[in-house]
Amino acid sequence: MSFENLFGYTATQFEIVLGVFTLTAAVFAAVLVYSLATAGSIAPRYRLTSYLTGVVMVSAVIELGLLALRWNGAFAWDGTAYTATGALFSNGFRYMNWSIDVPVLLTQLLIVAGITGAAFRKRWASFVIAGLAMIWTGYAGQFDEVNGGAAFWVWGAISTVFYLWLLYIAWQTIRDAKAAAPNPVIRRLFGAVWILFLVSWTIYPLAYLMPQISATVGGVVSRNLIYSFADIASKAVYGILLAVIAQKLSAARGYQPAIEAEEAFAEPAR
Ligand code: RET
Repeated sequence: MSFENLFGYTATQFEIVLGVFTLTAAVFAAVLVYSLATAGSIAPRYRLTSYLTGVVMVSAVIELGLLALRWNGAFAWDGTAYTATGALFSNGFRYMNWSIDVPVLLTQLLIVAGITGAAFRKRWASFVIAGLAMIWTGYAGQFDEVNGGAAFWVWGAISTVFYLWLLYIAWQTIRDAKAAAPNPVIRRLFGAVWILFLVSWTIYPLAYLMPQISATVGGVVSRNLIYSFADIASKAVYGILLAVIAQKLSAARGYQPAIEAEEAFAEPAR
């Protein structure tokens, strides 16, 4: 059971959580439109990243929308506070969403990094195995988050091993992408991808630990704000950043629609 169900909430606390879920879903819907609308200015070789952002956004809009409904159904206003209705709220749904989004986000990285052929297949397989093993072992552990017993810690530790493996492959991939970058701007942008990746992904294990750090109403509200922050950073901002890099790589390779799209931001010719 998720520790959200242990508490009652003031109107403010309840609304902040519901509001952040709604905002997050709305951000994903907006980025869905952005990524489909800008796909045409990216060379075919990199364009799949835009459509994959679309896949991530659709799955995340559905997940956040359903989470908002679950939150709304799990607590009801009794005249003084929002108290449990008996219908349980569950963060387990997040793990199901990650099962789609994590492999897709990692595939996008390989595409924009320009990894091809046998190297692509090898890294893709490692990414998918490490990612799914990380999520599903963490899923097993989160059932024990209220007790914080052995299952919580052991599954969490196993999950962390897979996470470190995944991080290592991501680091290798970004290092290769930087080495192959056609100009310093693109090299710097890949550096930004690494920071964004490391920070936003590492927030998830912290959210996993939250019931042990602070088993309070404040802990619940902050965990859900933290999750949404991480979701927006690791899916939406990341998707946009990869699209920007893909467009710059396309322009550097002489792809005309990318060059024309870049002109909109160029200094006017004198
Ligand atoms: C778990 C369990 C505890 C240990 C670790 C975890 C890592 C989770 C991560 C999730 C990333 C999710 C993303 C979703 C985007 O859609 C499973 C919480 C290390 C890194 C990026």
